[in-house]
Amino acid sequence: MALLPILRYPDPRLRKRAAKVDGVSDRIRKLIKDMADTMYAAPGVGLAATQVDVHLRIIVIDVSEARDQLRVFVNPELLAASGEADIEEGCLSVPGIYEKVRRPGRVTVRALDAAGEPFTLDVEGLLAVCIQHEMDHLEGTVFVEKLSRLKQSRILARLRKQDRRTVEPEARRLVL
Ligand code: GNR
Ligand code: NI
Repeated sequence: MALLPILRYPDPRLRKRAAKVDGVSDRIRKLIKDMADTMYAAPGVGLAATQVDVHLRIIVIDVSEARDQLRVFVNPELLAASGEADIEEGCLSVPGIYEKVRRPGRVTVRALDAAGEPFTLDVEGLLAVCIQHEMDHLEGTVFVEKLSRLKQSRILARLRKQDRRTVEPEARRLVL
C-alpha cells in the first residue's frame, strides 16, 4: 500500500489542467490503487489525481457508508447536468474548511473504469456533487474558488493561521 502526499490549497500545482489518459495500463492501475488507498486513509469520499500532483484525468470516489463501493472514473465527461444542489463541501486539499456550494444536483457522466471499459452513469445527491467537485480539480479548480471573494479571503487567512500553528517554532524562525 502506498499513501501519496496530498497538495494543500493554495499550492499552484492544484491549478494545473489534467491531461487525458491514453489507455488504462498497469501503471495507471497502480496509480488508481494508490489513489484509493490515499482517499480511504485520509479519509475522504473522493480524490482527483491533481491532488496527488499527477496531472492525468483520473478520479476515485466512494460515498458508501461501509466504504466498500469504490468508483473509478478515467477521462470523465459530463454528458448532462440539471437541477440544483446546495450541499456543504469539504476538500482534502483545504483541511478544516466546509462551505455550501451551489451546483447542478443531477449529472450524467461517461468515463472509463479501472479495466478501461466505458460506462455511463446517471446520478444525483452526494455522488453527483462529488463527481463535479473532482472534475473541477482536473480543470485546476478548487471548490473555494467557486465562493465569493470575501469568503475566499477569509479562508486564505484561516489557512495561514492554521499553518502558523502547525509549523514547528524552530522551522518558523528559519522562514521568517
Ligand atoms: O472528502 C470529501 N468530501 C466531500 C464532501 C462534499 C462534497 C465533496 C467532497 S470531496 C472531498 C474529498 C476531496 O477533496 N476530493 O477532491
Ligand atoms: Ni477536493
